[in-house]
Amino acid sequence: MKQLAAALTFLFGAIDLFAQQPKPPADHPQVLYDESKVLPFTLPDVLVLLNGNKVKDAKTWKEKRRPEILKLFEENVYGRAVVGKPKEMIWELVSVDSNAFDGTGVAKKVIIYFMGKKDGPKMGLDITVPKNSLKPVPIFLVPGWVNNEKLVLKRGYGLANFDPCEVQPDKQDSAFENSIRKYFAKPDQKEPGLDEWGAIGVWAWAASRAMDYLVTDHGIDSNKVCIMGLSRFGKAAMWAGAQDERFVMVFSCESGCGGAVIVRRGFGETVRAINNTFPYWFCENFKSYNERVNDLPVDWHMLVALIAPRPVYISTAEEDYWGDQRGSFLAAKLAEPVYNLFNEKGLGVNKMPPVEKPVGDFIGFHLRKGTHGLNEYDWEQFLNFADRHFGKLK
Ligand code: GTR
Repeated sequence: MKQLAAALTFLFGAIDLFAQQPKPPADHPQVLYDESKVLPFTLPDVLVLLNGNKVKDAKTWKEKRRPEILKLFEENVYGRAVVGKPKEMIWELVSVDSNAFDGTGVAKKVIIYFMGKKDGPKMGLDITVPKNSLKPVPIFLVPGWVNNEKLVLKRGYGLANFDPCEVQPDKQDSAFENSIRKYFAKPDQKEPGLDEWGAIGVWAWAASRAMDYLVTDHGIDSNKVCIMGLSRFGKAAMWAGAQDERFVMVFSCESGCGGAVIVRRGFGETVRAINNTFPYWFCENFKSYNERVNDLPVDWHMLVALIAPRPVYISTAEEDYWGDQRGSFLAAKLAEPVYNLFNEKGLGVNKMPPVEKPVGDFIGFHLRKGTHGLNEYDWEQFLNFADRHFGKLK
């Protein structure tokens, strides 16, 4: 353990040397925005099994450590999905528009009936592929907020989008009663169990159900389905990508605390703050760490690592202090040892790059100008990264 702490101090030291100091905005006095006040911490070692043995090869990672970490995130953070893919699930094509996005795409809407009946829980899925695509296209599944559709289509990618609030409204009031969690709960259950799914878990589950459909669609290359989410839906995209290995690439756009940030830093949004403002996002057990974040058996470099060896991209913005830009960089950087087990380079740099200088190999990262959000610059980098990994020339 001492060795790990020393190694991390060395690593952080090396990174700190080149750190960019975000300028703290004056209107958040009670929030930690001062890098020099981040307290020292020790992270759980992504490559040490709960029995203390070191993971030295990809096989042990896949068979032992990966399942262990998944379970830790399930039990302590996002909660356990109480159902998988219902065997009754069906879908129906309800509309086609062959002139979508100013004639650049063909759009269709599919409704997924989770329990095989129209009056049961359901979710719409909007799918657009570039017009005149001659072969099945790679696609980005985007839960929630999406934009720049024409750019994505122009680059030869499709887009699939659903509204996560159809399955789990994004509000505290009746968060359990009005969600599919209630539908799948025991008849007399009034609230989720301590380790049962919160909203992010439901949104991630819905992404996997969308995936169940996408892999059957002949217009889509089922080996090239990526997932991308912004902010709260970036958290859901990370959790979906971590669990469901059919997502061949995962993109987290400013997913912040609970998405792709080292939470032990306590910089910007903290575990306590997120649980207080959004008590329905995570499982009940997560709240027990509000005042003892150092006791968490995980941190978010481990969530990034669950995606290995698949390519993962983490983006942040210069003024997204609340989302802790450096905490995201560190989550990306510290997942690297797992990529190395697969002989992949991971991030490949030690220092946080300057604004709008994307870095990385199998782990990509950028810090763009401006505030929290998803814009054309982000999409351009995501598409470049996907092109590179799909072997398309750019
Ligand atoms: C904030 C929340 C963040 C982030 C953001 C968003 O209010 O504190 O964790 O998810 O919302 O979704 O835009």
